[in-house]
Amino acid sequence: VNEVLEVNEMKSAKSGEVEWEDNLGYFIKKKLRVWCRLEDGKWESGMIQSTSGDEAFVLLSNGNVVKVSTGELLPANPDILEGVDDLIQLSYLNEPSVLNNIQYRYSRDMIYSKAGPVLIAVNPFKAVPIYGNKFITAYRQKVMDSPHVYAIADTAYNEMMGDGVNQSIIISGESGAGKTETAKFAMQYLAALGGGSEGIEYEILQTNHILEAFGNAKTSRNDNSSRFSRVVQLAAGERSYHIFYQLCAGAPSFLKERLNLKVANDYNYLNQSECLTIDGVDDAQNFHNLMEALDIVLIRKEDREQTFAMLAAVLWLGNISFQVIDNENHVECVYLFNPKALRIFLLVAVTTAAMLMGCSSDELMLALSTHKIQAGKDSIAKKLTLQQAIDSRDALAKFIYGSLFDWIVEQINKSLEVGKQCTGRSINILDIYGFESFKKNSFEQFCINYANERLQQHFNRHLFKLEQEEYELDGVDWTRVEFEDNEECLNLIEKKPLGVLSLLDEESNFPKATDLTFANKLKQHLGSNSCFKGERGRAFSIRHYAGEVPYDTNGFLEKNRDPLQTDIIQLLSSCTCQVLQLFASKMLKPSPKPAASSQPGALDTQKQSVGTKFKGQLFKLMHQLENTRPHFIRCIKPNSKQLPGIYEEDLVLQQFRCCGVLEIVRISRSGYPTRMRHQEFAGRYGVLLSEKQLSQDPLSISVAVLQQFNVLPEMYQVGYTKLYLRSGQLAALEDRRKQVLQAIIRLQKCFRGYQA
Ligand code: AOV
Ligand code: MG
Repeated sequence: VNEVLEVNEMKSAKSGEVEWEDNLGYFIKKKLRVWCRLEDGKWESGMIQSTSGDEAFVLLSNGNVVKVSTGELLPANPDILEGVDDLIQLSYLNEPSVLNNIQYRYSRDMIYSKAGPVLIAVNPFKAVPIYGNKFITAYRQKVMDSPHVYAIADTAYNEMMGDGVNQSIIISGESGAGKTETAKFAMQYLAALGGGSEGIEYEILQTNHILEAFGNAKTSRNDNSSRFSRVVQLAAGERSYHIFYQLCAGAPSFLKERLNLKVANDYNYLNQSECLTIDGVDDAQNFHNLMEALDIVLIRKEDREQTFAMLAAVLWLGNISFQVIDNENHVECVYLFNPKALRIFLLVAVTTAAMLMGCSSDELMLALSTHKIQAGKDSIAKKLTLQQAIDSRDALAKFIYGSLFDWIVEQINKSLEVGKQCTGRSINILDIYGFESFKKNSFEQFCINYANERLQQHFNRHLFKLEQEEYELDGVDWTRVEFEDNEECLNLIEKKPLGVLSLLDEESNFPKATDLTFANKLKQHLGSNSCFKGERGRAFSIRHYAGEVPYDTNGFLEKNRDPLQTDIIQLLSSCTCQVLQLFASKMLKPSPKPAASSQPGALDTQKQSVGTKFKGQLFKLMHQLENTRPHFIRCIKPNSKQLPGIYEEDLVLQQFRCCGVLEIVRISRSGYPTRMRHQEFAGRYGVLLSEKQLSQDPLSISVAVLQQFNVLPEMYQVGYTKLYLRSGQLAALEDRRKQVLQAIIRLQKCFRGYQA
């Protein structure tokens, strides 16, 4: 037996992968499985038959033999590691192994896995029977401990209660990956802990209906996508916020009459995308559910009425159009100039919008078609061009909707607070838009990716911290690992005065600037940053943590400017509608710092560009998160068809790369990814020792096993409770264990033969 055990041809490899090619001979001899990348880029498992120079002949599982370069081979994990629930248990942490492991689990409806401290959730696109009270109780009582969003929520809750530390559950992933559903399951778990079907927990669950009605819309990637800014423009096949269709379909007749409400198809803001309904979704029924939720959350009747009036006002504003009156493209109060039929239609739009807002039709038209400018002591009304007038109308609609959304959230929070005790402790659940890279990327993708870049920084720092804390707590002799941060990319975006956002603001304030001059400015000033690449014409690229994204500056300046004019704000503050006065007053609030503006009473907030405002909000969010203990969930979209049972390797791999799962894998690789309690380790490998050595405690047995098999000291660490092993070490031990067991069986057979 000892002779068998002394076989130690496997060269020391610090991390299973880096030097694994030196061990190809070992893999051949031992008939160990490898991953082999075929010409189409797909990974197949097989066994190396022979090598010659840089080439290897591999016998695939389907019986074919292929010739590939040895660079296209990676070690596969031993069978005992198939489908492990934490990727950190894999001896070989490489892309095909990680992909295969998650697929193995996914095909068995095990949609949750761990990558170290991070929960990976693969969207099943079907109902999986792993939720509800039975499971909540099982996780609560620790009867179940397989990876689950419930387990994450449970940990967050226990840590909040036990340590009195505020927690956050940070959910990321691309559009349609399942972030919002995951967030709701986390809320469901926490609500159940608090009492279930009544009380504040129930009310909070109900707020989801309200927030989704106002904040979600159908996109091409997700029928229920968490969205922003889409009131005035829709892409083909997409819808505006659910609430508009719900209101049009489900409002009772008295409300329809009061708001002069028509069907969705009659509104320009809704009918432009030729998509008014969603398969399997009943908007009228959902309006009914929304009303119930509003009741449960105790939104006041007056507030509800004002909300619906504002929604109708937005729809009617969208139906106001303009008539060009001269060859400089200027417009005027259009309904005086239009042909009769159109005039009536426009009159309805203008008068209804004005009625709902609480101003006169003339005031509304004047504010939309002119711009007051100060000339000495007098002000003169300058006519707007057609494009300016349309922008101004759309800006008003967006402003009303945006303010309404914030206001509803405020009302919900107020209502939830009433009569409740507040401990001051909290669990924050963050459901965010994920990293995006399309063929064409604009300002929206820039903002989204910037936000993800910030979150990624938060993610990295905390993961390293957690990882290293565990070693330190378990008494492991550990030299701190420095992590690769994304500071350079954040600098590129945020730095003042020479960063993308600052330069964008500068150009946005410069009347003659164009998207091309902006692109040139970026190239001129940012070329020295390694994350920046100037491209042809208006294009540039940023090397984000998740990959390089090409941006087209087309529209950047316009989108960054806030086209809401002073005239419009003044109109709103003079409206009799109370909420509009309130919205306007927020814009007119004096700022603590005097704004550098020539106009007296100038709008301070308006001076802030969209990009700068976004940055401010992001900083506030990060600050809030920094004061909590984070729990990370990465959602993965297994296919782009939104169908169950399909696992598109490329798509999954791209997300693993984008959302940093491989980053964690890399971090783990530099540490000790295999961790086993001494008891467990001693139980499995103690068989390899002589009886004399076995009469010891688990920790000593662990150490004896390691010594017996010459596992190099730099390959492991002995903690108080666990044994920490480098990548690849367990696989080698597992192999030796197999050999020993086989040798024992052979000996037994031999012995029996001898006896016979
Ligand atoms: P998202 O929040 O990540 O996208 P959602 O949470 O809205 O994605 O999920 C999209 C759809 O996937 C849902 O409507 C469900 O049909 C399905 N789904 C997701 N998770 C589950 C689950 N655990 N069980 C069953 N079905 C699920 V976006 O908001 O677009 O970024 O902006
Ligand atoms: Mg969402």
